[in-house]
Amino acid sequence: MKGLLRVLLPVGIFALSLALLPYLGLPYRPLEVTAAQLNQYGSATSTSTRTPTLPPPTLTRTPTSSTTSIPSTTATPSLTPTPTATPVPGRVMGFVSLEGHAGVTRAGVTVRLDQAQQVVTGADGSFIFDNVPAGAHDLRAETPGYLCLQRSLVVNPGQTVDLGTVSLKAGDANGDNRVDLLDLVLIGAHYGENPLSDARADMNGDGVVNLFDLVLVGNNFGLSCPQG
Ligand SMILES: [Ca+2]
Ligand SMILES: [Ca+2]
Repeated sequence: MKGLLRVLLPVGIFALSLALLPYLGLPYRPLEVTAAQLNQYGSATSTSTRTPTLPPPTLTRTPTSSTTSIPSTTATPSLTPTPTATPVPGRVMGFVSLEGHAGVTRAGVTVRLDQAQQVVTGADGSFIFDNVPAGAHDLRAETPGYLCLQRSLVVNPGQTVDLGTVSLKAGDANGDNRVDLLDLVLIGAHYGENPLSDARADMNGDGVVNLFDLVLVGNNFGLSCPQG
C-alpha cells in the first residue's frame, strides 16, 4: 500500500501543478520528450519521424540501340551473261589519181586495207571499203609504173572516212618501189618509140616514150615506198 502511494503521490502532485500553472501566472509548456529520452527509459513510442533509408537504386542500363545485323555484301553471281554491244562498222572511201597520166581513166589501181580487204579502182579512180571494223588501219594503193602510197587512218564506229583524192607518184618504170637510175635506163632504152615495145617506159600513158616520161622520173628521182 505504501508503494502504491509513493507512485501515485508524485503523479498527483505533478498533475495538480499543471492545473495550477495558469493561475500562478506561469507559462504553460507542454512536455516535450525526445525519442532518445523515451528510448532511454524503454518507451516503445516515439514522436519523431524516421525517414526510412531506401536501398540505393539499382541502375539498369537501357540499351540505346539494338544490334542490327549487317546484310551480306556478297554479290550473287548472275548466271545470265551480259550481252555485248556489237561494234558498228565504218567505211573508208576515196579517189586515186596517177601523177602526170595523160589518160582519163584511173581504173585498175589496187587498194588494200590491212592486207585483208582489197578493191580495184573504177574508171573514175574511186574506191570504197564497207564494213570496216572500228580502229586503226593501214591503206595501201599501188599500180605498175608508180610508187605505192601508204596511209594510216582511224575509223570510229559507224564513221565514214573520206580520204579524198590520193596521188601516186610516177617514175618507177621497172616496178622495184623506187625511182632511180634503173628507171632512167629503161626509158632511155625505149626513148622515141611509137608504137611502144615496152609500155613500162611510157610513164604518162600517151603512147610514146619521150621527154615527158623522163621529166616524171626526174621529178621523183630518189623516192621510194615501203615494201609490202
Ligand atoms: Ca624503179
Ligand atoms: Ca609517155
